[in-house]
Amino acid sequence: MSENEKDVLRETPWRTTVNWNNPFETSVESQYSLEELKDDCENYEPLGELLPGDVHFPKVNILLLGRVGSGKSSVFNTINSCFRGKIFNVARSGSTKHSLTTKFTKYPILSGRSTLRLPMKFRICDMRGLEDDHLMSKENMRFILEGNIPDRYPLDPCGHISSDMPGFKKNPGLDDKIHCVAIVQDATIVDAMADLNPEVTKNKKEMQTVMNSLDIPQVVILTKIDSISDVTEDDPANAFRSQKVERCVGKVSEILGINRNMVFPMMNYEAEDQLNPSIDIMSLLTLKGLLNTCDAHLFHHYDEIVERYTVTQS
Ligand SMILES: Nc1nc2c(ncn2[C@@H]2O[C@H](COP(=O)(O)OP(=O)(O)OP(=O)(O)O)[C@@H](O)[C@H]2O)c(=O)[nH]1
Ligand SMILES: [Mg+2]
Repeated sequence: MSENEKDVLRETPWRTTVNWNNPFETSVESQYSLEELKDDCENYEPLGELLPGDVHFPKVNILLLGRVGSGKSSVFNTINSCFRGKIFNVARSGSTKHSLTTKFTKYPILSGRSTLRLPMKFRICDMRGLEDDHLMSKENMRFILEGNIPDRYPLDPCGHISSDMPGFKKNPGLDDKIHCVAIVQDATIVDAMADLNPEVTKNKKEMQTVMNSLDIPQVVILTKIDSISDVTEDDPANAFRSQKVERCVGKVSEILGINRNMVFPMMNYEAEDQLNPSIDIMSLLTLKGLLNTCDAHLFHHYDEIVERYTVTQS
């Protein structure tokens, strides 16, 4: 299907997600409802029931990595908005030639439940976007993944970072590290990705090698699906029945070598001035996928977690 061809709605979804006819309904079988998804994320405990009762791992860290303007800050704003119950843009987002985000920021998200406005057990780390003349060096990627970089540090992906700089964490704990990387990919440029941004695409692949060497799992967040699929733009509930979105998920999975079930389509709040339950659901499905992936990574560190994160009763 080419860019200009009309999108076609499949009769059955290409991924089973929620009961889109009634997203508020309690789920059946493998389908979720909006409230269940929200509850799951709000009650998320790293490794959950796999850990003994007296072991608590404080939080997981998810890194958003991608080209300038791919929608990283908007992903954070959209997820945050779901829990705030209104459009709530904390991170600056917009279109500029160079990255609008300049600081490496570890954003907490407060639970939306009225009795419990505490930070949930995950943080979303936003950073400057990759550009031809601001590609990420392997050394800097390692510093970020290993948890050496302080929150709100003005990080240039290719700049020199000295371990003597103020705030540099020389001995980060497992809870300072990155537990999952989400490669944020603009759906509108997937077809032309290798030609439009050969250096950025190559750089992403190099960074994946660094992540693999540290056993850090990767997923893809496919943003701006409303711009490739008119049926999704008209009604975001159509995303998982859109042939164009399905095809784009397949293509990006092939290019980045990441399984299709690890590619999460998302439509960020951009033009909307009010929340839309279907956009919220898509964002929460993404977040749930990210948290599962963090758990899969933490499982490799099970013994260390039990040893270091046991809460002793006094
Ligand atoms: N239509 C549409 N626009 C989006 C979507 N996500 C992001 N945008 C727009 O894309 C532009 C870039 O978004 P940002 O969130 O600032 O992207 P970024 O990756 O953080 O960019 P830098 O920080 O500059 O690297 C903004 O104008 C957003 O409103 C989406 O899902 N759909
Ligand atoms: Mg940004």
